[in-house]
Formats: sequence, C-alpha cells, structure tokens
Amino acid sequence: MLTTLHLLLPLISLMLRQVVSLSPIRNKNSVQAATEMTAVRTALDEMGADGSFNRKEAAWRNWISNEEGARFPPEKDRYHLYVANACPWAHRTLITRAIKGLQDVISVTIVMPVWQRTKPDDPEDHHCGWTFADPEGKPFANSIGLGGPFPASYPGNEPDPFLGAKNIREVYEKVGDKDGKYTVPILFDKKLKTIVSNESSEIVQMLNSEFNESSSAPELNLAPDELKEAMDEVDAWIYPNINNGVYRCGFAKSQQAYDGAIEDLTAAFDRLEELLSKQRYVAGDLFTLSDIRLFVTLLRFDEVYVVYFKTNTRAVMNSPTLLNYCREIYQMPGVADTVNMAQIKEHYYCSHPDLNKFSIIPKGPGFEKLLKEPHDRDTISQQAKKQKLDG
Ligand SMILES: N[C@@H](CCC(=O)N[C@@H](CS)C(=O)NCC(=O)O)C(=O)O
Repeated sequence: MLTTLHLLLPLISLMLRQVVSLSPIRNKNSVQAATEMTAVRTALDEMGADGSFNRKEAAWRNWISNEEGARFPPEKDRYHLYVANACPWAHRTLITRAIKGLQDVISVTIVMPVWQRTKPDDPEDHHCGWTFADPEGKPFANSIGLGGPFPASYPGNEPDPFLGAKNIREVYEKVGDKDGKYTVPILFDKKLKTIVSNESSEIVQMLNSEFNESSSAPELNLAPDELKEAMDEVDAWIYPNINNGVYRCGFAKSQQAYDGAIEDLTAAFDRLEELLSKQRYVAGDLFTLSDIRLFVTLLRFDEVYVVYFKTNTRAVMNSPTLLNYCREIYQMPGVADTVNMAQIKEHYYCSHPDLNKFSIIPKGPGFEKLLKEPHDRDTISQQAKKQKLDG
C-alpha cells in the first residue's frame, strides 16, 4: 500500500502542477478581484447593496511581448480573438486590429448576439451568456421563453473552431476557469490552448505595439509617448462616467443609484462636447486608443443606451461636434466593417429579460446612416492629417 502511494506521489504532484499551470495567471492588481469573484458570473450580479452597478476586474492578465523568453511571443496566426459584435469592449479590440492592419495576423470568432442558458440541461444553473453559432440549431426565445424567435446562427457568426465549446463559459471552463465572469473579448493562444487576456484595455495595447513586424500599419502608434499622460487623464473621467457610466445608469437597481449615474454621465457628455469642439481627438491632435474607447460607446448611445439604459438626457445626433467626431472614426479604413448595428441592438434589447421582458427591439433613429455623411473634423486640426487616418 505504502509503496503504491510512493509510486503514485510524483504522478499526483505532476497532475497538480498541470492544474495550476492551466489556471488563470493573475497580476498583482487582480489577485484581490480573483478572491472576490466566486459569486459573480454575469454583469447583472455585480450589484452593490445600494443598487449601484460595480464592474468586476478581468481575471486573465498575461501579456504578449517581444521580450526574449516571453511565454506569449507575438507570432503571426498564433492568437485568436473571441468577440461579440455587440460588446463595446470587444469592439475596441476589433477596431484596433483593423486600424493596425492585423486582420491576417490575428483570427476572430464572433459569438451570437442573444445570451442563452449556458447549462440548459442543469435546472439549478441559471447562468446566461454568449453562445457560438449553431448552424444546425433551432430558433430560440429569450432566456425566460419570450420574444424572438432568434436564429441559432447568422452568416459571419461561427461555431468555436478550436475547443468545440458551445458557449464562452465553456471556453473558460476548458482552460480551467470555473469562476467567471465569462466575458468577451478573449485573446486566446491557439498554440498553448489557453487564454492570454480577457481585459480589452490591455489587449488593445498589445495589438498596438507588439505585432508591428506583421502589421500593415507598423508606423501608426495609437498610444504615443507624448500623449500618454493626456490619454490617462481623459480615460480617468471618460471611462467611469461615459463608457461604464451608461451601464451604471442601465443596471442601476435603485432610483438613487440611477440619479447619481445619470448626473455624472450628463456632465461628462457636456465636458466631452466642449473638449472636442476645441481639439480633434480626446487626447490632443493625434488619434489614439482613447478615441477608440470613446467611439464604441458613442456608437451605441442613440440606438441603445438612450432607450434601454435610460440615458435620455443627451443624444449624439443632437450634438454636431460629437456626431462629426463619430463620423470621422467610422470612416477610417476598416472601421465600418467592424460595426454590426443589428447585432448590437439584438444583443442589448434581447439578453436581459429583467430590463425588457418581451425582447422588443425599438426601431431607433437610424444612427449608422448618419455616420456615412461627410464630417468636418479636418477644420479643427491639421496635424492629424500626418497620421494618414482619413482613408
Ligand atoms: N474588463 C472587460 C469587460 C468585458 C465585459 O464586461 N464584457 C461583457 C460584454 S460587453 C461580457 O462579456 N459580459 C458577460 C457577462 O456579463 O456575463 C474588458 O474590458 O475586456
């Protein structure tokens, strides 16, 4: 008996090491988040006692790096993005990939827009999340059996090509993460079959700086040193009050939480309008990652957030400055191809029956059409022309 145990010990230790090496690798900042995360599976669980929405930190925070000996070196066709057309955070990775000309370097799978039960055979498990297209699947209703029918696949949304996962939760589970949240975007390593990162702010930095050897726009730096301070400064108020601000309005579960969020959002919207009437981009004269981050929220504002998240104190189409700012970005090479307004609307309006029981999709003002009209932003600054972003 003892001898058998003795023989088995190295095997057990090897298996344990295997499990550890498959687990999310968390940086210093995310250790605390990881310990707090067990009960939080989706955004709708992230509520404070006062009814306010508190977004949880992403758990997978590895870096692709050119440095020698890096675990994740920037090889062509080694990495993959799992994204949703609807998700603003995923959208910014798609825009950065397009603007940096990395379409042939990093592959993409786009999940279906409407959340579904991720363990439909387990009556105790009510989690709903992103699912992959199922070309053989039947149309379905929303997660409380109403609305729709929603098709089980669309052209352009494909099944999981690597792990055979049915949904994003299964992707996380297959790489050893059973805690959630099961979010997109995911930057996935096809070689080591693991997640590199699920934090969009860091993924876009990697796409900007680490793939220049295979990028078709290597000279374009979306986070230039001279603007880093300005970028940090604008991100510090735009993110909480606008990008996350719309969610703070929409997911608020008390009047008090909503009132605070809408006040912050409205003030930030006005501040933005003022800023962009004087300078071409949010951090100065050059287009940066901070503009991509802002654009994805402004793009969804009039069609979704104004109605669904009750952000109806302002609208982008009522602000010539912000509308023209959005037009310029929409018209940059490759950006319009990343916009799928139908899926953006289908996701938001049909994925949270708490907010829209019957999943009715409002007609909306046709915001995307407005973005195809000429913009006037070149009257604001000349220096930006040097960046060759005007298409
Ligand atoms: N920190 C993440 C946030 C990503 C995120 O919240 N994604 C949402 C979609 S917009 C998601 O996948 N949510 C899944 C859920 O709430 O269960 C990032 O910026 O990359």
